[in-house]
Amino acid sequence: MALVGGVGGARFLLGVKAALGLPGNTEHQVTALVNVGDDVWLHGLRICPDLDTCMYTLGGGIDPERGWGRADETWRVGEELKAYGAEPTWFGLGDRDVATHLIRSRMLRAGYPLSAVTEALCARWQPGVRLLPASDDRVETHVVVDDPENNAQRAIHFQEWWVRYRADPKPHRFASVGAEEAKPAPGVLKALAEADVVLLAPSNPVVSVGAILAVPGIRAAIRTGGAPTIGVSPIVGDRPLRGMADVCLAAIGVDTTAEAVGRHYGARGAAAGDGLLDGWLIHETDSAVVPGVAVRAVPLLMTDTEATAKMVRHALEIAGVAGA
Ligand code: FO1
Repeated sequence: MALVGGVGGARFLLGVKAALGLPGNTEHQVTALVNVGDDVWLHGLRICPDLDTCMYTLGGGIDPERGWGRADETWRVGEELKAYGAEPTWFGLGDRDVATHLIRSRMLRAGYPLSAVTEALCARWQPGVRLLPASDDRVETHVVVDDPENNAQRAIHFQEWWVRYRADPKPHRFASVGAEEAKPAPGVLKALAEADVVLLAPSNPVVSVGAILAVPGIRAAIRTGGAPTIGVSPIVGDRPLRGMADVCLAAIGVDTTAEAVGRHYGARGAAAGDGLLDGWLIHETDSAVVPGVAVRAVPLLMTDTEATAKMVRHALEIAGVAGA
């Protein structure tokens, strides 16, 4: 079981598959709990960036340079929308990608839950792991930023903050809109209860892993489940490996260090609190003390699938779970 976000999470899953000898090895089954906080309705289409990035990456359809969207992409639909002046024009819509959004939007409007939609889309892509949305309910990450014109603050969707404004506006806080009413998607709690190990991918601890944990019941299921939980630091040398984790961590008062993020996730065994971790992987050049958590310094750069697989094997070793 792995909790994952987008680009980094998808690369991590490639390593998990390789570490377990998938797809050949039928003994292991990997379930990925995927963040849905980035999801957004745009142009009447429901877009699920992290689910699509995992599906395309594991299914061989991802554009490797961008890390999101489809390979061999064209942008005619987006150009036509722009010609109509249809906002937003700042969000890149690839023609091949639009087909995914059309199928998903049609199924959602027909009443299918997101988990069923994801299963249907994965029938084509065969990702080799089960992709579960954290929730079938709408839980969107919105970012509270300054609104200087009105001498106030305002909340904008994560995609607008990230894509339109390149994460420039200082985030005061992140809100998982809809989280209170949301439930874990079907199969999520069962998968957590039956997991041999739970891995926290080196995704953004706030808007990816954090957004998954915002769905009521998931954190408790990890804490009470029998499986050891091993996290992988997304921070190496006091810097995020990709994306904007440093800006997000600052907004919640956590330093951008492997140690601070490990302490933020907390120790599962600690009597008080709601900690999650039994083990914490940090990069070989870093050091960290996380009370109650086994810390191991290993190479964390996911330069290729084999490098990632080695990292996953270290996580499985700490967990005492035999790999492939
Ligand atoms: N990221 C961008 O920086 N610019 C885009 O125009 C953009 C479009 C887009 C379309 C579909 C999709 O699945 C992802 C897309 N992304 C884009 C990436 C996305 O914003 C991020 O990957 C995740 O939301 C963060 O993990």
